[in-house]
Amino acid sequence: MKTKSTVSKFRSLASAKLIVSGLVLITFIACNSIANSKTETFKVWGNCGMCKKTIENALDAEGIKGDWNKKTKMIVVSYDSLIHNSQQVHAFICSAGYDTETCKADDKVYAKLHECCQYERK
Ligand SMILES: [Cu+2]
Repeated sequence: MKTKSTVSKFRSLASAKLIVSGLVLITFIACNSIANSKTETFKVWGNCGMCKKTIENALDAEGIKGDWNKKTKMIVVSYDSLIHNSQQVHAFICSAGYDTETCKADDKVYAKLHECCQYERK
């Protein structure tokens, strides 16, 4: 009896080890797939919550995650560096009518922004 329970204990330990190594493997694969994920923070000129929506939606349409803070005017973006580069991320924001540290939105696009969204340009 004693031996049997030791064996079953050993077996459950072995299967626990298997589960753990399986989890480790899954985690490794998951991490590997986001290894190309790049996060950047930079300034985007804008005013209000509507600006936030416009900016973030423009990025979202390209599969880029963005979080703009209307108080600090700073945006945190994360994107797949195999698909996009920093310059493109700035360009997407500019094409929505918003100036960033490195690119300037087209005057025509800027003029189409809602009145309250027409931020003071640098
Ligand atoms: Cu606005």
